[in-house]
Amino acid sequence: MSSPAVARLEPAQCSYTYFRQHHLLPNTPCLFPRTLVERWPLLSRWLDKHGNLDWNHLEDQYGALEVTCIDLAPVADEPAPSTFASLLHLWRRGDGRAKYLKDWHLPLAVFRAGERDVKGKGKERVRDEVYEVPDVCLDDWLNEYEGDEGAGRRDDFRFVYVGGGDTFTPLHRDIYSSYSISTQIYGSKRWYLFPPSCTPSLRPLIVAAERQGSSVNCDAWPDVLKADFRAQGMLVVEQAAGETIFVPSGWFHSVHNLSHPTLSLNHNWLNSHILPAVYSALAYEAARCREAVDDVRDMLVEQARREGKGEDGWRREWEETVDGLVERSEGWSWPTFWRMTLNTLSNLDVSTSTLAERARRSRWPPVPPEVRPSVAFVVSQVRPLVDDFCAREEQEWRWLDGLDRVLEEVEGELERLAM
Ligand SMILES: O=C(O)CCC(=O)C(=O)O
Repeated sequence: MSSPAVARLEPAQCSYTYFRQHHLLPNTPCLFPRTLVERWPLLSRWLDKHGNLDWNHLEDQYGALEVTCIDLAPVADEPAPSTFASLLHLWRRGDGRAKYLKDWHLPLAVFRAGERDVKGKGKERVRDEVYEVPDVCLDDWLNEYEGDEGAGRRDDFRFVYVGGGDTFTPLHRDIYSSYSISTQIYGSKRWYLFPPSCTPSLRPLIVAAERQGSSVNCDAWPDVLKADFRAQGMLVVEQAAGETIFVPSGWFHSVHNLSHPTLSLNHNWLNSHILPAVYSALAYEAARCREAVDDVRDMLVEQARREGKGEDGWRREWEETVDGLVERSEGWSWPTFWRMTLNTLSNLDVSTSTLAERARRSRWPPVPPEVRPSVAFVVSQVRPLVDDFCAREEQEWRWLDGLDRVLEEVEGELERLAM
C-alpha cells in the first residue's frame, strides 16, 4: 500500500473555488504548481534566466537592509551578519550554511521604500517589483486588518525566509492557529506535516526537547519513528522551486532546507473557515496567562477590600493585567481579534467602489466577493463566537477599554449582513 501524499494540484485546480472545497473546508495541505505564481516579477528579477539566484541584483536592491539571522551553529567571536549584503557575501562563497534569516518583512520594506520615493505608490512598488497576492489566499483577515495604513497599522504577516544549506525550522504550529502559505523561489525544502490527530503524540517529544534546551528535528528521527508517525498520518513532501505549499491550521510541521541557500516567500493568514479555531486558541492562551498571574489577582482583591471598594475596584485592573500579558506573549489579544473581525465584516456586501476606496489606503488589495465564502457562511462562523464571548465568565468585553463598543459594532454588522 502506498503511503498518503500531499495533493499536487494541476494548473486547472488553482482556482479559489477548487481550493476552498478540497483544502480550506477539509483543512488539508496541498502543493500548487508554478502556474499560481508564474507572473510574479520577483521570478525574473531575483533569478537569472537559468533559474539561479541573481546575487548582484539582490545585493543592489536589498543589500543595505538590516537583518537579524538565527545561527544554528554559532562560532564564538564570529560577528553576526548585520545587513543582507553581508549575509549574501557569506553564502556566495559557500559559507554561513547554518545561518537562517527568518520572518523577514521584505514586502513591507519594499512598500516603505516605494512610499518614501512617491507617496501613495508603495503598493504598486510591491506589485511591480515583488509579487501579487494570489486569489487563493486573498481572503486573509489578518493582513486585511494590519494592512490598513489609513488606520495607522504597522504590522504585517508576509515574510521572506532565506537560509543556508544546513538550516531547518523545528517542529511547531503557526501563530494564532493560522494557515501558512509558502512559495519556493530558489532551491528546495522537505516538509514533515502532521494532522491535528498527531498532536497528543508530538507534545511529549516537544516537551522533552525543550527541557534539554533543544527542539524537534524530524529529519533526524530514526526510521522507525518516522514509520510510526507515517502510520498516524504524517506526510512528507519535497517542495521544488516554483511550488507553493499550503499548511492548514493546527498542523504541526518541521521544514528542512535542501539547497544553499534556500529562498521562499510566506504568509501567515486566517479567515472565517478557521475563525472558531483561532478564537479557541486565544481563549486557551488567555486562560494560561490568567493562571500565571493569579497572585496579582489576590493582591488586587485584597487591596480593594482594604480600601472598601467592591468588584469594580479591582476587576478592571486585573483584566487589563491579563490582557497585557496575553498581548505580550501572543502578539495580540481580544481587542485585536474583535477589531480584525469587525474590519472584515465591514468589507462584506459593500459596493465595488467602496472596496476599491478602502483598498487605496491599505497595503492589502481589495478582496472581491468571489474569493470569499458566502456572507451567510461568514455570519454563521462569527455569530456563535460573539455569543460565546459575551457569555464568558471573565466578561472581558465589560472591562477592557472600548471593547463593548467594538462588540456592539460587530453585532451591528452581523445584523446588516443577515438582512
Ligand atoms: O520555511 C521554513 O523554514 C519555515 C516555514 C514555516 O514554518 C511556515 O511557513 O509555516
